[in-house]
Amino acid sequence: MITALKGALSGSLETLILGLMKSTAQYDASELKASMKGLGTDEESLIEIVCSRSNDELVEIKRVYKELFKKELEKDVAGDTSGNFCKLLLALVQTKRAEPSNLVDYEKIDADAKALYEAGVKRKGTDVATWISIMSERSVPHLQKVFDRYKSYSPYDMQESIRKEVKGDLEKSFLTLVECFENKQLYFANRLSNAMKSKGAKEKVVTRIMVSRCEVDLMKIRSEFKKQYGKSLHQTIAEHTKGGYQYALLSLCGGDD
Ligand SMILES: [Ca+2]
Repeated sequence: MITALKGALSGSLETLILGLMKSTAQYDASELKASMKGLGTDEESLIEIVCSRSNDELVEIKRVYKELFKKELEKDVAGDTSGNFCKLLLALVQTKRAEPSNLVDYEKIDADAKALYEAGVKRKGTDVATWISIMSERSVPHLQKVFDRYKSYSPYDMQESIRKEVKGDLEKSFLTLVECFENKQLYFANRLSNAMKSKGAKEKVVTRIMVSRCEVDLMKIRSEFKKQYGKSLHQTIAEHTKGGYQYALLSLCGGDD
Protein backbone atom coordinates (compact mmCIF):
# COMPACT_ATOMS: atom_id res chain seq x y z
CA MET A 1 0.00 0.00 0.00
CA ILE A 2 2.82 2.41 0.83
CA THR A 3 4.44 1.71 -2.55
CA ALA A 4 1.11 2.32 -4.27
CA LEU A 5 0.63 5.59 -2.39
CA LYS A 6 4.14 6.75 -3.24
CA GLY A 7 3.36 6.13 -6.90
CA ALA A 8 0.01 7.90 -6.79
CA LEU A 9 0.95 10.94 -4.72
CA SER A 10 3.62 13.60 -4.76
CA GLY A 11 4.93 16.62 -2.89
CA SER A 12 3.44 17.81 0.39
CA LEU A 13 0.38 15.59 0.09
CA GLU A 14 2.57 12.50 -0.26
CA THR A 15 4.65 13.50 2.79
CA LEU A 16 1.50 14.04 4.82
CA ILE A 17 -0.24 10.78 3.85
CA LEU A 18 2.91 8.70 4.38
CA GLY A 19 3.29 10.36 7.80
CA LEU A 20 -0.24 9.30 8.72
CA MET A 21 0.62 5.66 7.94
CA LYS A 22 2.98 5.67 10.94
CA SER A 23 2.21 5.62 14.65
CA THR A 24 2.85 8.92 16.45
CA ALA A 25 6.10 7.61 17.99
CA GLN A 26 7.27 6.11 14.66
CA TYR A 27 6.56 9.43 12.99
CA ASP A 28 8.44 11.45 15.64
CA ALA A 29 11.39 9.02 15.51
CA SER A 30 11.52 9.28 11.70
CA GLU A 31 11.33 13.08 11.81
CA LEU A 32 14.19 13.13 14.33
CA LYS A 33 16.25 10.82 12.13
CA ALA A 34 15.56 13.02 9.08
CA SER A 35 16.56 16.15 11.00
CA MET A 36 20.01 14.67 11.68
CA LYS A 37 20.60 12.62 8.51
CA GLY A 38 23.48 13.45 6.18
CA LEU A 39 25.51 16.63 6.36
CA GLY A 40 24.18 19.39 8.54
CA THR A 41 21.30 19.37 10.98
CA ASP A 42 17.76 20.72 10.86
CA GLU A 43 17.99 22.28 14.32
CA GLU A 44 14.51 23.78 14.16
CA SER A 45 12.86 20.37 13.76
CA LEU A 46 15.14 18.78 16.33
CA ILE A 47 14.31 21.48 18.90
CA GLU A 48 10.57 21.32 18.23
CA ILE A 49 10.40 17.57 18.75
CA VAL A 50 12.83 17.09 21.65
CA CYS A 51 11.70 20.16 23.63
CA SER A 52 7.93 19.74 23.19
CA ARG A 53 7.42 16.03 23.81
CA SER A 54 6.54 14.78 27.29
CA ASN A 55 8.77 12.40 29.21
CA ASP A 56 6.50 9.46 28.39
CA GLU A 57 6.42 10.38 24.71
CA LEU A 58 10.23 10.61 24.64
CA VAL A 59 10.58 7.19 26.31
CA GLU A 60 8.45 5.66 23.55
CA ILE A 61 10.22 7.64 20.79
CA LYS A 62 13.61 6.35 22.02
CA ARG A 63 12.38 2.76 22.01
CA VAL A 64 10.95 3.05 18.49
CA TYR A 65 14.03 4.94 17.26
CA LYS A 66 16.28 2.07 18.31
CA GLU A 67 13.92 -0.46 16.73
CA LEU A 68 13.72 1.40 13.40
CA PHE A 69 17.29 2.66 13.03
CA LYS A 70 19.33 0.18 15.13
CA LYS A 71 20.96 3.08 16.94
CA GLU A 72 20.40 4.95 20.19
CA LEU A 73 18.78 8.37 19.77
CA GLU A 74 21.28 9.75 22.32
CA LYS A 75 24.21 8.72 20.11
CA ASP A 76 22.80 10.46 17.04
CA VAL A 77 21.99 13.63 19.02
CA ALA A 78 25.49 13.64 20.53
CA GLY A 79 27.06 13.14 17.09
CA ASP A 80 25.06 15.91 15.45
CA THR A 81 25.07 18.73 18.01
CA SER A 82 27.64 20.31 20.28
CA GLY A 83 28.23 22.43 23.37
CA ASN A 84 25.46 23.41 25.75
CA PHE A 85 22.83 22.85 23.05
CA CYS A 86 23.91 19.21 22.91
CA LYS A 87 23.97 18.95 26.73
CA LEU A 88 20.41 20.27 26.99
CA LEU A 89 19.03 17.95 24.31
CA LEU A 90 20.79 14.95 25.85
CA ALA A 91 19.46 15.81 29.32
CA LEU A 92 15.92 15.84 27.86
CA VAL A 93 16.44 12.62 25.89
CA GLN A 94 17.65 10.93 29.07
CA THR A 95 14.06 11.39 30.33
CA LYS A 96 14.83 12.09 33.98
CA ARG A 97 11.84 14.39 34.50
CA ALA A 98 9.99 13.79 37.79
CA GLU A 99 6.36 12.72 37.71
CA PRO A 100 3.89 15.38 38.91
CA SER A 101 3.24 15.05 42.62
CA ASN A 102 0.10 15.80 44.64
CA LEU A 103 2.24 17.49 47.27
CA VAL A 104 3.29 21.03 46.47
CA ASP A 105 6.81 21.56 47.78
CA TYR A 106 6.97 25.33 48.35
CA GLU A 107 10.52 25.22 49.68
CA LYS A 108 11.77 23.45 46.57
CA ILE A 109 9.80 25.80 44.32
CA ASP A 110 11.45 28.77 46.02
CA ALA A 111 14.91 27.15 45.97
CA ASP A 112 14.64 26.35 42.23
CA ALA A 113 13.39 29.86 41.40
CA LYS A 114 16.29 31.37 43.32
CA ALA A 115 18.79 28.96 41.72
CA LEU A 116 17.55 29.85 38.19
CA TYR A 117 17.95 33.54 39.02
CA GLU A 118 21.39 33.16 40.58
CA ALA A 119 22.60 31.00 37.67
CA GLY A 120 21.47 33.57 35.10
CA VAL A 121 20.34 37.15 35.51
CA LYS A 122 22.09 37.68 38.85
CA ARG A 123 25.58 36.64 37.82
CA LYS A 124 28.05 37.52 35.13
CA GLY A 125 27.71 34.93 32.36
CA THR A 126 25.33 32.01 32.77
CA ASP A 127 25.60 28.76 34.71
CA VAL A 128 23.84 26.80 31.96
CA ALA A 129 24.29 23.45 33.74
CA THR A 130 22.01 24.59 36.57
CA TRP A 131 19.32 25.74 34.13
CA ILE A 132 19.56 22.44 32.25
CA SER A 133 19.25 20.28 35.35
CA ILE A 134 16.24 22.17 36.75
CA MET A 135 14.43 22.32 33.41
CA SER A 136 15.08 18.69 32.48
CA GLU A 137 14.47 17.03 35.86
CA ARG A 138 11.53 18.80 37.51
CA SER A 139 7.88 18.00 36.80
CA VAL A 140 5.89 20.39 34.61
CA PRO A 141 3.44 21.55 37.34
CA HIS A 142 6.41 22.21 39.64
CA LEU A 143 8.17 24.28 36.94
CA GLN A 144 5.02 26.33 36.30
CA LYS A 145 5.09 27.38 39.95
CA VAL A 146 8.87 27.93 39.83
CA PHE A 147 8.52 30.37 36.90
CA ASP A 148 5.83 32.23 38.78
CA ARG A 149 7.99 32.44 41.89
CA TYR A 150 10.97 33.41 39.71
CA LYS A 151 9.39 36.81 39.13
CA SER A 152 9.80 37.66 42.81
CA TYR A 153 13.60 37.37 42.37
CA SER A 154 14.21 38.58 38.84
CA PRO A 155 13.18 41.85 37.16
CA TYR A 156 12.62 39.79 33.98
CA ASP A 157 10.32 36.79 33.58
CA MET A 158 11.83 33.45 32.57
CA GLN A 159 11.41 33.94 28.82
CA GLU A 160 12.96 37.44 28.92
CA SER A 161 15.80 36.09 31.06
CA ILE A 162 16.50 33.34 28.51
CA ARG A 163 16.64 35.92 25.71
CA LYS A 164 19.12 38.00 27.71
CA GLU A 165 21.33 35.16 28.87
CA VAL A 166 21.77 32.73 25.98
CA LYS A 167 21.76 32.83 22.17
CA GLY A 168 21.19 30.69 19.09
CA ASP A 169 19.90 27.13 19.30
CA LEU A 170 20.30 27.04 23.07
CA GLU A 171 18.07 30.11 23.40
CA LYS A 172 15.48 28.60 21.04
CA SER A 173 15.50 25.33 22.98
CA PHE A 174 15.01 26.93 26.40
CA LEU A 175 12.26 29.18 25.00
CA THR A 176 10.48 26.19 23.45
CA LEU A 177 10.69 24.32 26.76
CA VAL A 178 9.28 27.22 28.77
CA GLU A 179 6.52 27.90 26.23
CA CYS A 180 5.54 24.23 26.36
CA PHE A 181 5.63 24.09 30.17
CA GLU A 182 3.30 27.09 30.27
CA ASN A 183 0.89 26.12 27.47
CA LYS A 184 1.95 23.43 25.01
CA GLN A 185 -1.11 23.75 22.78
CA LEU A 186 -0.56 27.50 22.47
CA TYR A 187 3.05 26.79 21.45
CA PHE A 188 1.82 24.58 18.60
CA ALA A 189 -0.88 27.09 17.64
CA ASN A 190 1.80 29.82 17.41
CA ARG A 191 4.09 27.56 15.35
CA LEU A 192 1.24 26.78 12.95
CA SER A 193 0.32 30.43 12.60
CA ASN A 194 3.92 31.54 11.99
CA ALA A 195 4.53 28.71 9.53
CA MET A 196 1.44 29.52 7.51
CA LYS A 197 2.29 33.22 7.38
CA SER A 198 5.86 32.54 6.22
CA LYS A 199 7.09 31.59 2.78
CA GLY A 200 9.46 28.75 2.00
CA ALA A 201 9.60 25.74 4.29
CA LYS A 202 6.16 26.37 5.80
CA GLU A 203 4.58 23.11 4.61
CA LYS A 204 7.16 21.03 6.42
CA VAL A 205 6.26 22.55 9.80
CA VAL A 206 2.51 22.55 9.15
CA THR A 207 2.59 18.91 8.03
CA ARG A 208 4.67 17.82 11.00
CA ILE A 209 2.46 19.48 13.60
CA MET A 210 -0.80 18.34 12.03
CA VAL A 211 0.40 14.73 11.60
CA SER A 212 2.14 14.41 14.98
CA ARG A 213 -0.61 16.05 17.06
CA CYS A 214 -3.78 14.86 15.28
CA GLU A 215 -4.18 11.95 17.68
CA VAL A 216 -2.75 13.78 20.71
CA ASP A 217 -4.10 17.29 21.28
CA LEU A 218 -5.21 18.85 17.99
CA MET A 219 -8.64 19.79 19.38
CA LYS A 220 -6.99 21.81 22.15
CA ILE A 221 -4.55 23.35 19.65
CA ARG A 222 -7.57 24.41 17.57
CA SER A 223 -9.16 26.13 20.52
CA GLU A 224 -5.90 27.91 21.54
CA PHE A 225 -5.49 29.00 17.92
CA LYS A 226 -8.94 30.55 17.79
CA LYS A 227 -8.45 32.23 21.17
CA GLN A 228 -5.07 33.69 20.17
CA TYR A 229 -5.75 34.76 16.60
CA GLY A 230 -9.52 35.32 16.53
CA LYS A 231 -9.68 33.17 13.41
CA SER A 232 -10.06 29.40 13.28
CA LEU A 233 -7.25 27.02 12.31
CA HIS A 234 -9.60 25.61 9.67
CA GLN A 235 -10.08 29.01 8.04
CA THR A 236 -6.35 29.79 8.23
CA ILE A 237 -5.44 26.50 6.54
CA ALA A 238 -8.05 27.20 3.85
CA GLU A 239 -6.46 30.59 3.16
CA HIS A 240 -2.82 29.50 3.09
CA THR A 241 -2.78 26.09 1.36
CA LYS A 242 -4.33 24.57 -1.74
CA GLY A 243 -5.34 21.44 -3.65
CA GLY A 244 -5.26 17.91 -2.29
CA TYR A 245 -2.85 18.96 0.43
CA GLN A 246 -5.35 21.53 1.69
CA TYR A 247 -8.15 18.97 1.55
CA ALA A 248 -6.11 16.50 3.63
CA LEU A 249 -5.15 19.16 6.22
CA LEU A 250 -8.74 20.28 6.57
CA SER A 251 -9.85 16.68 7.08
CA LEU A 252 -7.25 16.26 9.82
CA CYS A 253 -8.33 19.53 11.37
CA GLY A 254 -11.77 17.97 11.59
CA GLY A 255 -13.98 21.05 11.68
CA ASP A 256 -14.29 24.79 11.86
CA ASP A 257 -14.48 26.66 15.17
CA1 LIG B 1 24.01 36.46 33.49
